[in-house]
Amino acid sequence: MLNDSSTIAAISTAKGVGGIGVVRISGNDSLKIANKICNVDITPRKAHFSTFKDKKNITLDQGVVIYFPSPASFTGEDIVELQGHGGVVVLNLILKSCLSYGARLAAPGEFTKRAFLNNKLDLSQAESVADLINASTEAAAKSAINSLSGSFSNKINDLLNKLIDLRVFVEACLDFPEEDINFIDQGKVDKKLKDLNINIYKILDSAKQGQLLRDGVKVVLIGQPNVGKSSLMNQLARQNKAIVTEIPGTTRDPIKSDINIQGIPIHLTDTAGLRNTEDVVEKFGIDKTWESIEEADIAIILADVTVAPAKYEEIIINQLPKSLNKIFVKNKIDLLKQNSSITYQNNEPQIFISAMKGDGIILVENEILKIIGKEKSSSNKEDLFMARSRHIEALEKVKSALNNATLNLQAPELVAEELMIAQKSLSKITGEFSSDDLLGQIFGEFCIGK
Ligand SMILES: Nc1nc2c(ncn2[C@@H]2O[C@H](COP(=O)(O)OP(=O)(O)OP(=O)(O)O)[C@@H](O)[C@H]2O)c(=O)[nH]1
Ligand SMILES: [Mg+2]
Repeated sequence: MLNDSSTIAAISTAKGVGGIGVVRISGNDSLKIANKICNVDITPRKAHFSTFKDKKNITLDQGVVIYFPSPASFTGEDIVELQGHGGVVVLNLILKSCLSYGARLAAPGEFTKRAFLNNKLDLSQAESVADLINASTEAAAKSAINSLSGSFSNKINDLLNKLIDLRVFVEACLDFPEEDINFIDQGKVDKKLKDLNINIYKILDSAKQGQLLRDGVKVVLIGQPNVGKSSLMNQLARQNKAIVTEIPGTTRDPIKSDINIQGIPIHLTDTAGLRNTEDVVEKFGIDKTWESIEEADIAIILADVTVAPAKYEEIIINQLPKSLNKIFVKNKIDLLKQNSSITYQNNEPQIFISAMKGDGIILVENEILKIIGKEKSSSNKEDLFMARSRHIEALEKVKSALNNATLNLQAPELVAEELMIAQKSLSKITGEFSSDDLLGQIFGEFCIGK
């Protein structure tokens, strides 16, 4: 795949009906193929009006053809764009015509993969192309474009250069042992390691926020039947997603809704109320509630403020995973004529709300943000970048290697070894040391035509 010189083609615009649709061809034969399909003299970087024909010389469509010669193109190869009318059938006919003249159908993400292989983008920038396309909130899109324009890669490369400098110094000391009497002091290795550590903490903080923007947070609403879970779901989603009735056991299947709080995507799940029941259908619903709990990052545990806590509630709470973040919410305060409020018990928040009246919803939203660290994060919204779990894993590895190096300052060989591990992990982010498997996985997630 690395040296694949075939010419590829795909419909690059979204499937469906639109004013314009684009078929893109990339590779050595792009111009040759376009010359067969079009009836104009195609000059680089000029928009030409042309008919598009098939092999039997039948006119399929008319539109604009543009030729971007290598290397100044998205993929770095010769690219031709055929811009026709945006109908599924007509675009497929144009694509077929390209294939009949020798192009191969592009695999998902293959254009971007070629851009990466031709050094047009590094790996984290290529990933942010997919993230930008898939961004579900404005904040996510902004951070993806930041990454695409290189803000993440620049930070990583900056850190990488500092790391390499230090590594060269330490390795040199190993090669000339007679001069290493006090290598730590001379090179101020300790201070440099500390600086690197501070840098890595900052990048990790931003990367974690970036990952949140990309992947969002899973929040599950649980509690006994009839406490107002579906009512709260509807308030948070600002639309009637779930059926609300006074009959306990109304919700059966988990109901999902994707919302965003201050630009953070939140994947909400409303669930069947937890109780001992003989109703077979309800039992299935309750099993699904437990499945949703297992997947969740945060559980909102709802109870009716007018009802004394039942023993069963305690049993539920004790069964929840210890690592699950919990927000306790007492609902229906309107019945007690109280206002919304928040208190903390053993560091666990308890919020008093009225889901019916929409009172206290903002307290719940703020608590979610607080748990995910949005409030205390030091990173500025403007310099957020998209990050994925593989980036976070790599950065965590760098952090622990730097810590190990600091702990082993008396043994230069170990410091050198740890710095090498740190350098390798960091390079994986921009793709210098990435395996074919990883590339296949990353580009496989793209849509065809990108
Ligand atoms: N007074 C008052 N009634 C509420 C409030 N929230 C919900 N209710 C009522 O409580 C009943 C149950 O509400 P739901 O939102 O369906 O409760 P649920 O927890 O989803 O119930 P199940 O799906 O059966 O588990 C309905 O009659 C709601 O109108 C509230 O804040 N105040
Ligand atoms: Mg319900």
